[in-house]
Amino acid sequence: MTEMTLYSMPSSGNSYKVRLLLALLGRAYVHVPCEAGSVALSEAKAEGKAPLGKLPVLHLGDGRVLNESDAILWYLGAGTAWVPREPFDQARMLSWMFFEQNRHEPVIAVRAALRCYPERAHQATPERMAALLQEGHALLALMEDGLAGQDWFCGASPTIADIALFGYTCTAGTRGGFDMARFPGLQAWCARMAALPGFVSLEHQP
Ligand SMILES: N[C@@H](CCC(=O)N[C@@H](CS)C(=O)NCC(=O)O)C(=O)O
Repeated sequence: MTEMTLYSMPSSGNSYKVRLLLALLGRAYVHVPCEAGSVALSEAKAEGKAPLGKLPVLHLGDGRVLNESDAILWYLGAGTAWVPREPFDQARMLSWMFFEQNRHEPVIAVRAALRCYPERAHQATPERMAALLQEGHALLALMEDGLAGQDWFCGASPTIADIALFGYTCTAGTRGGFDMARFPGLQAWCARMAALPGFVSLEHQP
């Protein structure tokens, strides 16, 4: 049987999304950790393991390769309870996933990166950090509204949109410096995510 190999960055929310879904699905795979700035990352790129130059990348074991965290979530989730069957529900799920990539990640993840990665510290000007803080709180408020009256972003059960959004929201307070106390709905949702059978944290490395 072909074995999947995941090239992922241990500290990255984008990579964490894929590790989390694989754990929740109980799927076996080989993990190749490539931390930012590491020799392993340079080697993976030099060997052509990351065709678009970014991680995560999933090698299916039969020669096929998938880039982009949310596309990988779609592939792994297809045919499972993590992807709804109705086109409208699928589209609603995708709309949250596009929101995550286009709006959430460039603010929530970037502010966390500017605070946590020493090599990015010089980009963390007070003006930029303040603007990201304000913008991030507005985005988190949209998410809080999206959860009103429901446990998960697409209704009664979790989908890969919840995983995509969780990747960086779970550390928005600790790493990003956002005030999560303003968002009790999001905090309760994070707790529901952490209670899912098979859940693993960002820090867990396979
Ligand atoms: N949209 C991509 C973003 C991937 C991405 O930016 N990955 C970063 C880590 S979060 C990376 O590989 N950085 C290494 C580099 O740029 O050398 C996804 O969701 O997979």
